[in-house]
Amino acid sequence: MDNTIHTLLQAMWEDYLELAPDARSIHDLFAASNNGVVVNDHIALRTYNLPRVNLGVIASAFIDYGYVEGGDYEFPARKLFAKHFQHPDPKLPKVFISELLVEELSEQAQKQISSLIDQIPPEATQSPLFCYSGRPWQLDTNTYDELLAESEYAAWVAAFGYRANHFTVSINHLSEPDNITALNSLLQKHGYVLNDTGGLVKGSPDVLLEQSSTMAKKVTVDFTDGVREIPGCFYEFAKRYPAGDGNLYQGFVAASADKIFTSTNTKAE
Ligand code: OOG
Ligand code: NI
Repeated sequence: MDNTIHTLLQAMWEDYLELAPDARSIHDLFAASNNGVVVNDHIALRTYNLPRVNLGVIASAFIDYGYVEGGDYEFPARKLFAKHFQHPDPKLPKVFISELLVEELSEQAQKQISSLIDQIPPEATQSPLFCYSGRPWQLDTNTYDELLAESEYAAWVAAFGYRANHFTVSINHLSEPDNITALNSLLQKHGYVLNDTGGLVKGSPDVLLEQSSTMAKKVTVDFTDGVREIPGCFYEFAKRYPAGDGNLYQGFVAASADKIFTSTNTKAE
């Protein structure tokens, strides 16, 4: 396998498709009316802020491929911190990486998360493949449920580990549909379920970014004591507007991102 960012992103896309049952058909729907081309605005990864796996560790593979930090974002109510990374080659997707502030959870949850991290083989996190290696630990349904009671995000990372939790279609690069409202209606007409936390459209031209997303469909996950159907990965859609310098805004909007996180929720928020 050649060792390029393109190969890494392709491998992450294939891994993601397994956990986002809607993504292939949505991709193909847009590809059909856009000469087969669907451009990714960004991908996103999640982690815990413990030293072996924190945001910086997950970012390192991307930094090695030339990505640089573009901005940081705080989500105090979700106990999350995030940064986005972008590449000098504007055709490459941005990478949004968040981390859970584990020290803000209960002692019990902190212990449970530490014992997941302790199961990761010593050298595993050094590999550029770690960022889509999936779940490097065993998990039982009881631990999952206890984490879920405190944080949907904590439970999602425990169940799915390291991989893109979403890819994002760049609406700017679609000739059709060319606006987010038409795109959302088209998806709903085809029966896809969209995230409606705070309304279908997050953001506005005023904040230079509009976003919407599907709700993650349930997928089968193995636990040490059985299997469960739980929400996996989702697909996002983003339209960017020109910033003061005339170029499209390249950042994220914390108030909108806050509502995109609910796309993997097991319960309504
Ligand atoms: C990330 C949510 C935020 C965006 O584009 O603002 C986000 C996540 O769900 O991990 O993707
Ligand atoms: Ni996103």
